[in-house]
Amino acid sequence: MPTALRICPLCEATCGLTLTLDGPRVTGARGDRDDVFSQGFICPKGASFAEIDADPDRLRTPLLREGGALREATWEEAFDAIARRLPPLVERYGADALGVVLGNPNVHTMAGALYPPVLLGAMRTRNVFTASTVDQMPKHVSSGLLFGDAFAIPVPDLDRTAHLLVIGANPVESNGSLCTAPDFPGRLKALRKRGGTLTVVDPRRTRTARLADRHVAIRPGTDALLLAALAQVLFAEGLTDLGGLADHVQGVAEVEAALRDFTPEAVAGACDVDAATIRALARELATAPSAAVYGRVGGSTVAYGTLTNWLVDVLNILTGNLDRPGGALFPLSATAPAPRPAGPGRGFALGRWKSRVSGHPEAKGELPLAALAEEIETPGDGRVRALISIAANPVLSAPDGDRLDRALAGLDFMVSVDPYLNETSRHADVVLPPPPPSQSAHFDFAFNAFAVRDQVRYTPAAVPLEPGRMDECEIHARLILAMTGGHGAEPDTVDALVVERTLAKAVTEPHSPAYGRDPKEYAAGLVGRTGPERRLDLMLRLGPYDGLTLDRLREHPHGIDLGALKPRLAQVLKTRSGRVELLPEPIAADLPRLRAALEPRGDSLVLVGRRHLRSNNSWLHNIPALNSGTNTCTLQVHPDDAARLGLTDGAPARIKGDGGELEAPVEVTDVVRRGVVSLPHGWGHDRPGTRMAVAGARPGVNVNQLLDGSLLDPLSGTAVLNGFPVEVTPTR
Ligand SMILES: Nc1nc2c(c(=O)[nH]1)N[C@H]1C(S)=C(S)[C@@H](COP(=O)(O)OP(=O)(O)OC[C@H]3O[C@@H](n4cnc5c(=O)[nH]c(N)nc54)[C@H](O)[C@@H]3O)O[C@H]1N2
Ligand SMILES: Nc1nc2c(c(=O)[nH]1)N[C@H]1C(S)=C(S)[C@@H](COP(=O)(O)OP(=O)(O)OC[C@H]3O[C@@H](n4cnc5c(=O)[nH]c(N)nc54)[C@H](O)[C@@H]3O)O[C@H]1N2
Ligand code: SF4
Ligand SMILES: [Mo]
Repeated sequence: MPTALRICPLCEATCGLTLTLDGPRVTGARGDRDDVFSQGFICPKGASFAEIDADPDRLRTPLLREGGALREATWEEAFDAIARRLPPLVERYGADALGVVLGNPNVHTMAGALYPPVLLGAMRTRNVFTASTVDQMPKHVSSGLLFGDAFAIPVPDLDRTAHLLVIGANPVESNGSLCTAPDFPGRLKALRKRGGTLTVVDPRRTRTARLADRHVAIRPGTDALLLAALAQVLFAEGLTDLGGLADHVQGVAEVEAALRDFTPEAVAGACDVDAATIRALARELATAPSAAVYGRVGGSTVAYGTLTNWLVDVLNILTGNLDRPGGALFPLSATAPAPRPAGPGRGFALGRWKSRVSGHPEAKGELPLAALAEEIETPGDGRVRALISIAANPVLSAPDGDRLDRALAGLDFMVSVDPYLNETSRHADVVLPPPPPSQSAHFDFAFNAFAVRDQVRYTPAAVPLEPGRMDECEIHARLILAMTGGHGAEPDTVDALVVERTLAKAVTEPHSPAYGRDPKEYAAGLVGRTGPERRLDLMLRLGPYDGLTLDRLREHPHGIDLGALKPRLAQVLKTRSGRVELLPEPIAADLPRLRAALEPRGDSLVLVGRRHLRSNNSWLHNIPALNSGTNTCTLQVHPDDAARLGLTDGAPARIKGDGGELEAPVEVTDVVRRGVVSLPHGWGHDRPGTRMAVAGARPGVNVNQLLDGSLLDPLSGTAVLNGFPVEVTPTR
C-alpha cells in the first residue's frame, strides 16, 4: 500500500507519521519509525489522523452570508465579498475597528506561522487577540522581562536531567507543551529508570503524577507561594549556587530580600502543603546533580501566572541549572535568524498601550482574549466592528462564551478561516475552509524552538489538493491581498515581498549568512515550488545551521538531527543590561499582591480543568473515535466533598460561577483533592447553526461559561481558568 510521511499537527509533540494511502484518500496512520525525533511514537489522536482528515463535516467550499444565511460560494465570490466589505470599514472607522483573533492551530500550520505577522504588519490594529492570553502569555512576559526576549523560553532537558519538578502540567495526557518531546511519557519513565527523580505538583493525581516519586496535591492557584518558599529556603540554607551563570545574572540579592517573608511556614496554610515537604522539595532541587523546574497551564492560567512562571526560572537560575545540560536550556531552531553577537539588546517593553474599555496593558502586542467581547460591544472610537478570526473558537475557549456569542452576532463583518462551521465561525459573513491536513505541507516553525532536541523536518503535502480546495497558505495570502488593495493579484506576490524585505535587512547585518550579498541574486537562488516553500528555504539559509536548505531537508524525509541542546545564554540575552535581570520592576511591583495571598482565605470550592488524551481543546469532539469512552464532560468531585454537598456519582449537579451556571454529571473520584472540582474545557457544542453532527450529539457543557472574563493575571492579561471559586449543588 502506498504511504506518505506527515508530521502530526495535533499537538506540540510533532510526531512523524506514516500515512497509508488509497489513491488520494488516507486510510490509516502509524508512527514513522525512522523519524529522527519521534522514532515511531504515536498516540490515539495521531492514530485517528485518517478519520480526522476525512471528517464529512469539514467544509468543502467557502461559505458566504446572503440574506442572513450562509450559503456555499466560490473562492472568487468569497474574496470579492471580503475586498468589497472589509477595507471600507477600516478606512471609515480606523485601523482599530478591525479585530484579529488567532487561535491555537496557527502554531500547527505553515500558513499560521508565515502569514498572520504579515497581515498584522499591514493592518496596524491594536485589537489583536490570541490563544496566548488563555494559555502561555505569562511565560512570554516572564521571559521578556528576565531575558529581554519573550520567545526565549528555556526547555527542561528531559533526556539528561536527574530531577524534574513539574508544576501544573500533565504531559502524559497533553503530550507536553512548551517542551516539544514525542513520547513524553516514555521520556519520564526513562528518567526514573536512570535513577532520576520526578516530582509533580498538581491538585489532581494525574497520570503524570502517578509516574512520579512524589506528588504534591497543592491548593490551586497557590504555586507562586510554594515556589517563592522554595527560593526562600535556598537562600536561607545557603543552597543557592549559580555556577557559571553568576557573571550573567544581576539582582540576586534583591530577589533574596524580596522573597524573605515567603517562608515555608508562611505559605504552608495557603498552599495546603506542610513546611517540611516544602523544605524537602527545595533541598532535593538544590542537591540533585542536575535539575529542571517546568511549569505549564496549571501554573499559567492562574491569578499569579506571571509570578509563577518567573519563579520557575528563578529556581532554575538559583540552582545553576539554567543553560546547562540536564537543566533547562534554550533550543536553537533551524529557522531562527543566525544569532547576533552577544551584548545588550533593546529589552522587553510591557504595556506600551492599553485596551480601550478596561485599560488592560498590552503584552507582546496583544490584548486579553477575555476582553474581546467588551471591545466589540462598547460604543465609541476604536470599537471593534469587524473581525478576522483564524483557527480560533473563542466562544468555547475563552471566558463567557455567551457574551462573546452575542457580541460576534453584532459585528458589521466577520471572516473565519476554519475547516468547520462551529460555535464561533457560525457568526462569520465569510468562512474560508483550509483543506484537510493530508493536503498541506508541514513545517514546525513554532515547536522546533521549544523542542528537547534540536532537529528539523519537513513533510510536503501527502496527497494533492482535491479539486476546488485552496491551500491554507494561499487562503492567507489572498486574504492579505484583499485587505491591502491587492485583490486578485497572484498570492506569491505576498511571499515575494516578504523575501525582498527580509533580504534587504539581512544583507546589511554582519552576522547574517547573506551579509554583503546582492538581494536580487540571493532571492533568485531560492528553491521551492511555492511561495511558502521559498520562504522556508530563505529562513533555513539565513538560519544558524550552515548548509541547511529546503533541498537538504527534502533529501532527508525523516528529518535531520541537530543534536542535544547546548548552552547558549549569551546569544539569547537581549536585555538592556545584557544580563539576566532577575528582579524586573513589573515583577517586584506585583509581589505585594502575592504577599496578600498569604492571608488565610475562606475554603470555598475551586474549579480546575483537565485534558483527556483523546481531546484537543474544542475541535476534535466531532471524531467518533475520540469523542467516546472516558473522554467525557463530567464534574470530578472528591468523595468527601460529594458527601458534604450531597452529590452522587452519575447524578447531575448544578455548578455556579461568576459568569453563569451549568449542569453536568458528577463523577466521584479521589483523583481530585478535597476542595477542588474539575471540569474539562472545549465542550458545549449545543448552539444552533453549527455543522458538527457528532459533537452536537454529545455536546457537554462549556466550563468557560462559569467565568465572566474579569479574573486575569494582571501582568499578562491571561484569563484565570484554573482555581476559581464555584458553588456546586445537587440538581433536584
Ligand atoms: N477552561 C479552560 N479553557 C481553555 C483552556 C483550559 O485549559 N481551560 N486551554 C486554553 C488553551 S491552552 C488554548 S491554546 C485555547 C485554545 O482555544 P482556540 O485557540 O480557540 O483553539 P481551539 O478551541 O482548539 O479551536 C481551534 C479552531 O481552529 C480550527 N482549526 C483546526 N485545524 C485548523 C487548521 O488547520 N487551520 C485553520 N485555519 N483552522 C483550524 C478548529 O475548527 C477550531 O475552530 O483554549 C484555552 N481555553
Ligand atoms: N490530549 C490533549 N492534548 C493537548 C491538548 C488537549 O486539549 N488535549 N491541548 C494542547 C494545548 S493547547 C496545550 S496549551 C497543552 C497543555 O498542556 P498541559 O499544561 O500539560 O495540560 P493540562 O492538562 O492543562 O495540565 C495542567 C495541569 O495543571 C493542573 N492544575 C490546575 N490548576 C493548578 C494549579 O493551580 N496548580 C498546579 N500546580 N496545577 C494545577 C491540572 O489539574 C492539570 O493536570 O496541551 C496540548 N495538548
Ligand atoms: S503525541 Fe501529539 S503529535 Fe504525537 S501523534 Fe499524538 S497528537 Fe500527534
Ligand atoms: Mo494551549
